[in-house]
Amino acid sequence: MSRSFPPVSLIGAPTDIGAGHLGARLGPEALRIAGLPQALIARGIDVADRGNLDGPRNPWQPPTGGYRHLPEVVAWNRAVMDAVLAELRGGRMPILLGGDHCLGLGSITAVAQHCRETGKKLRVLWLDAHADFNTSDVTPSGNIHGMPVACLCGLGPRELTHLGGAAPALRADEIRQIGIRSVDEGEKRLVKEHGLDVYDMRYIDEVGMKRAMEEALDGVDENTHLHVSFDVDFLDPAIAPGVGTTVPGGPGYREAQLVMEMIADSGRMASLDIMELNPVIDTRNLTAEVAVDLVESLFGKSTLMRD
Ligand code: EXY
Ligand code: MN
Ligand code: MN
Ligand code: MN
Repeated sequence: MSRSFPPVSLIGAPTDIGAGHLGARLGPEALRIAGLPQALIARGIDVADRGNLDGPRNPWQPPTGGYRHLPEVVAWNRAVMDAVLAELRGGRMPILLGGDHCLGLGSITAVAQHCRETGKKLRVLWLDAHADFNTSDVTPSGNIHGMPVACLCGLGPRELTHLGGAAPALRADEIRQIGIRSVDEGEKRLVKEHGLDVYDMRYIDEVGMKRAMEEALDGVDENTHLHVSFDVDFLDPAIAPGVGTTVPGGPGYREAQLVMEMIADSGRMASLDIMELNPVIDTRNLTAEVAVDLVESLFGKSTLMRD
């Protein structure tokens, strides 16, 4: 049976305000140049490219009080939250084109709000090499792209934890982290304390990606809003060199395709972030092209033989 998808809206967020490298601000254009809109249209999807959001420039300052660029991060996340929520309320599927992963906070805060409004259950799949669960006390860098999951779970500065009004935006049992292989010492303690469900690379090596994904998707049903937050550094650097925070030992091409295919098979993906792509350190536009290829699978391209 072939699947139909809701109309999609592409939202560019051209900033590296939460990152430790400059360049993720070019991510949205790199994804467009790699053919993302056309690839979705070719799959029969109604695509509206909303262009790029606007926000403060990156002042490239050191951290103050444990956070780098906090006021600017707040401004960008507000813009993302408003844009994502508007698309969801309009019955469309937002695809956020990052931009660094601090913006996952605004995106998921909007999704959580939409779930409250519609009575849907929320499941977030956080595909990442990192847990992104640092706080100002334990962060080794002050870079807020290492903190969005903690903020969503209510740990962090009030401006971020209360972005959508109430906190926490997300319960720890609503998120599954997949592909994790770089977690800082203090961060590790917090992840354990908060009981996050982490499918790290060691676990994936032991049980295989198929079983890990079955477990991560367990309980997803027709009343679930599935949000996928795809940090491109989830992928092994051999296939995705164009990110600022590469970590060896990630999923290769086939394993990543399986992840996307299994998400597509669930039929429940209702919003997506594509984050951390940094064309400045890419090999031509290779990483954006891989990301587009994987997004096509998220929209069912590789499941043709099973229709
Ligand atoms: N854990 C490190 C930090 O907090 O500085 C690195 C974080 C990288 C976050 C990336 C994009 O997912
Ligand atoms: Mn909806
Ligand atoms: Mn991340
Ligand atoms: Mn990461």
